[in-house]
Amino acid sequence: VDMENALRQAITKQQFQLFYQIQVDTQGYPLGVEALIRWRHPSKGMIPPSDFIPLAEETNLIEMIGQWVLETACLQIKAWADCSFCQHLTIAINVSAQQFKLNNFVEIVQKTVERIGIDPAKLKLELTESMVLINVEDAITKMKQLRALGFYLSLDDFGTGYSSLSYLKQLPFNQIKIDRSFIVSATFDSIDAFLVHVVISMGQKFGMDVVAEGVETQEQFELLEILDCKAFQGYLFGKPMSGGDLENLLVNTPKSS
Ligand code: G
Ligand code: G
Ligand code: MN
Ligand code: NA
Repeated sequence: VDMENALRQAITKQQFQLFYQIQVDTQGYPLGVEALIRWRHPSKGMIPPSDFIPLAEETNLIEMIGQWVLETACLQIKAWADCSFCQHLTIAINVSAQQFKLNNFVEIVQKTVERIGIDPAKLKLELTESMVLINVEDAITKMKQLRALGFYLSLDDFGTGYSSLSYLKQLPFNQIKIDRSFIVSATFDSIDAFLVHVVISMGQKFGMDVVAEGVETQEQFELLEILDCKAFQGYLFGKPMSGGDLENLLVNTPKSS
């Protein structure tokens, strides 16, 4: 209950912060970032989302937090519009099942983006297989509406859930994010390397971009390039960092031409 109350007050006390982790192309040029929330707790210090998102979901506080994340990401996109080395970047946000299942989810996202005044194509919404499978019909309807409005949809943590290929074919995702667990094992398990290759080929066939998550070593990066992966995210390129740190990093990184 203490934790719940603290969480309830965290927004008004401005204790949340978005960290950003870059996603790069084969040349190492930044394509965009994933926004990852942090809670700067007055006494406990920096709390990672794994320690408070589950509680936020149980208590429905996730709706409020999700709205804060959405607005903060949109405001960041808007702020970057005037910055020559940031203006091309997309921001991906993690959507929780509770937000996605709201009847007015599409309207909420659309209204927020419209009010702040950014290009919806700059905002990527990360959904997971499990939240889409709760109600596939409803998910498809919402996803089609979001696509029609110009939003970009990513399938997060791909490979860890239970979705079948027949669902994937029907779901209008722009992008598949291959879960870190496959990237970790691909360099020493040839079956996992093959699975990564299959996902990349499937993405190409379906016209979906594919991002490898959790790339930590040069060896993983080189293998992924051989497997024809075109986009990468992981500690090898950058850990999640504050907006200020990210801007400093980008000033010193050449842009893709
Ligand atoms: O870096 P990391 O510890 O930041 O993130 C851990 C988990 O928390 C990931 O599964 C990520 O999807 C989730 N997460 C991070 N930020 C958010 C957020 O803004 N909203 C939701 N719903 N989940 C988030
Ligand atoms: O939303 P998702 O569940 O994909 O969240 C991404 C999580 O993976 C975050 O907790 C983020 O901090 C973490 N992460 C990102 N890159 C790496 C990496 O290279 N190695 C490890 N171990 N974790 C990573
Ligand atoms: Mn994610
Ligand atoms: Na993931």
